[in-house]
Amino acid sequence: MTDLLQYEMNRETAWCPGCGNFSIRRALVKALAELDLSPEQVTLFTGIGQAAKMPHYIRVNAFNGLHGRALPAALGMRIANPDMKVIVESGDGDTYGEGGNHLLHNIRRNPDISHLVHNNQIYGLTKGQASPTSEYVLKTAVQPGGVKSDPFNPVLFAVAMKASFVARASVTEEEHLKEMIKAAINHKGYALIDILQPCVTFNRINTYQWYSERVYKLEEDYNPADWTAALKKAAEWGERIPIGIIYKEEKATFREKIGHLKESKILAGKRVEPAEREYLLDEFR
Ligand SMILES: Cc1ncc(C[n+]2csc(CCOP(=O)(O)OP(=O)(O)O)c2C)c(N)n1
Ligand SMILES: [Mg+2]
Repeated sequence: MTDLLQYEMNRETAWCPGCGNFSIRRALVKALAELDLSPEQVTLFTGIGQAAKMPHYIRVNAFNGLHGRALPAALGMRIANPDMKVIVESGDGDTYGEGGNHLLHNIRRNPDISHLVHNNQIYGLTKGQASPTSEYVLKTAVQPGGVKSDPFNPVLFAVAMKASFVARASVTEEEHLKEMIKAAINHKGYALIDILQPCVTFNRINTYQWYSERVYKLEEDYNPADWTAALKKAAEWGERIPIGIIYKEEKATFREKIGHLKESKILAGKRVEPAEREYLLDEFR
C-alpha cells in the first residue's frame, strides 16, 4: 500500500503545485488500497479537463473520452462487465455543464457507478471561465462583471431526483473524503460525490481558506434516509456547507431492472474470433 501510494505520488503531472487534485488522487489511491482492489479490478472513466487527467496519473484501467461524455462509456462497461468496479471522475464543467444531460438520465437509470466530481467551481483547463457552479462574485476574463447565471447546486439537484447515494466532500478534509469514496464504491447503485476543491490558479474566491471556514461534517444523528431532511440539508450553501452522505436509498440498479441483463453472464469475457465478425466488414469492401 505504501509502495503503491509512493509510486502514484511520484508521477509527474500537469497540475499546478497546490492543486486540490493531488488530495483527491491520494484519497482515491488509499480508498482503493483499503478496499483491497487491485488495478485490474477498477476502470476509471473521464471526460476532458484537469480533473479528467486523473487516469493518466493513477495505475488502473482507463477510458479518457470526450468532454462531458464519460458516463455513457461507463454505462457500456457496466452492462458488459458486472465484475468491474466502474468509477467516473471529472470536473464540475464536464459533469454539470457539457455532461449535464447524461448526469440526469444516469440518476434515473441507477447503474452501479461511483461518480467523483472535482468541483473547483471553474473551468480550470481552459484557463478560468465560469462553470455552472461558479459564484456570482467570480470575475473572469470572459465574465469581467461577475457571473450572471444562478449557481447550480449539484447536491440539491441529485437529492431532488432521488439519486441512490449523494455525498459532498472537501479536499480540506482528506480523511473524510477517503471514507466518502469508499462508501460510494461499496454502494450498490449510482453514487455521486461532489468534491469541493480549490483551483489555486484561476479561482481566487473559493480558496482552501474559504472552504475550511465553511465546511462542517454532518451531525452524528443525521439520517440520510430521510428525503425531506436531505433536501433541506442539500440546499445549505453559504456561511456553512455540510459534508457527508446527504441522501442514501437502496433501489434496483440498471442491470437488475433489465431482466436479460440481470441473467446475463459477463459479456466482456466472451471470446469472439475475428473471423466470425468478418461479415460486418463486408458492406465496406
Ligand atoms: C464539447 C467541448 N466543449 C468545450 C471544450 C473545451 N473545454 C475543454 S476542458 C473545458 C473545461 C473543463 O472544466 P472542468 O470540467 O470543470 O475541469 P477542470 O479543468 O476545472 O478540472 C472546456 C470548456 C471541449 N473540449 N469540448
Ligand atoms: Mg472545474
